[in-house]
Amino acid sequence: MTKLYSLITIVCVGFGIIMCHPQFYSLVPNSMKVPYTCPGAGPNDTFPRIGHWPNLFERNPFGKSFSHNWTEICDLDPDNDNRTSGEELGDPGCQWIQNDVSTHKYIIEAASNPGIPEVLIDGKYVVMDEFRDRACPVVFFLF
Ligand SMILES: [Ca+2]
Repeated sequence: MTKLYSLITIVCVGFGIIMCHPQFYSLVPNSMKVPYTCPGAGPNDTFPRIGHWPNLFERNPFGKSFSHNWTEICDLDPDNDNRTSGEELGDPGCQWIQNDVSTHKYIIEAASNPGIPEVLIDGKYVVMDEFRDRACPVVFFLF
């Protein structure tokens, strides 16, 4: 039985390490408050793992373009939906600096996901039709 628990522990820890990178969350503004933009999303639903498609291991365009330096990626539009990552994550002027709290006042609410192409419909960003199968699976991992 001990071997079974050890195996489960190893699998879970390994899976967790592969599936998420919590150390990166503090490197971009609003990383934990990215709205879930799939059809049927509630007003307070968020999109976890903004650098990945909600499948297993594949990084989305934002994850592929990621840099530890926000100022290098803020002005980019890796998901090609005509808005910069800064605009999507609530830093339209690219003024946010992680360790400078005086810059945090410039942050507004995140409107969409910088790694998933979205379009504005009736005042709300929604995943583009052609990406819904990939971005909005029936089941996905919440970490
Ligand atoms: Ca987007």
